[in-house]
This record gives sequence, C-alpha cells and structure tokens, in this order.
Amino acid sequence: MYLHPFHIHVNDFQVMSVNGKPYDAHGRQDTVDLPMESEVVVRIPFDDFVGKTVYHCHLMFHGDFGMMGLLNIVK
Ligand SMILES: [Cu+2]
Repeated sequence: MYLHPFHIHVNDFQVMSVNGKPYDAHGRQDTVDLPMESEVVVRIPFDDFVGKTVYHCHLMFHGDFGMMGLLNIVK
C-alpha cells in the first residue's frame, strides 16, 4: 500500500481518525502517514501563530502535482 506522509507546517496536530476509524494518537505530531485516497481528521490548536502556512504531502513530486494547500490563520 502506498503512503502519503501528510505534513502541516508550524502547528503540530492531534490525529483523531483516519478513514473514520479512531487513531491511536500519542500527543501531537507534525506528520501522519496516510493510505491512498484516505481522509484524516485532525485537531489543531492555533495558539501563537497568525498568518499563512502550508500543508502538503512530504513526497515532493506529490506536492508538485497538487497535494499541497494553504492555511490562512487569523486571530
Ligand atoms: Cu503523497
């Protein structure tokens, strides 16, 4: 099975579920490995950063082909 190492910059997150199944999280993390065509639910405490940052697949060619997005964190 192919994985996408999904990563969010700046703010670590807690993984709640992957494909609807509860995830055995042990605190916050900055990357989670996801199977192909999956859905992840995360909780992110936006405590101390305001501005733009990105999320993306850590496989750079995946990011180049669209697996990258922008977060605009506001007060
Ligand atoms: Cu990927």
